[in-house]
Amino acid sequence: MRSNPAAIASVLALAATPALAGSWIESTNGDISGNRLSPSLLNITLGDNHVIGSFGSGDLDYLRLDIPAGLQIAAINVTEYSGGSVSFVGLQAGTTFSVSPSGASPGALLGYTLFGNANLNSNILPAIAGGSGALGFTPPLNPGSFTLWLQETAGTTGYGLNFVAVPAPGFAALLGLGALTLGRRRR
Ligand SMILES: [Ca+2]
Repeated sequence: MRSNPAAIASVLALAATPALAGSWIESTNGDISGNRLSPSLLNITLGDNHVIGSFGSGDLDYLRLDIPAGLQIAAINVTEYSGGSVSFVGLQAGTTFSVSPSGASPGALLGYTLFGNANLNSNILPAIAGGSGALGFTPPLNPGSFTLWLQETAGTTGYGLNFVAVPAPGFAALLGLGALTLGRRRR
């Protein structure tokens, strides 16, 4: 049997990148990666995708979001915040974060914002999209890979974010057609 270096490399890459679908709770699933070149992977699923963790005191969290075809992230709601005043979240397109915390300029980011207690139970996706000097985008976030840089420069701070995924408009129509077809078959 001939070995396939590319296949072996992809298997090794999968093994090195723990991936979860739907939620990442640090107390259960472990600390989110502090390595921007090897972020933790969250596979976005339809509905709520909860990330609950802590950062600060030197702990950075880098989280890759894979949004599958047919879904889009319509909102990023802050569900928990404790310990800090405001914290930073930056967003890039792609499977890694290309710039270091010390070398990052707004222009290297797709978007960013600060969030804290004032944002509890509210959607920070529009603020991220409108980060001053960043590349910017118009929400929602469409299918593809994106990476978040979550940082608190002060002491340990708890946070919770809910990435709310909804069907993309074309797929919603298809789902509706599917339901109609099923309904007709039942009659
Ligand atoms: Ca963490």
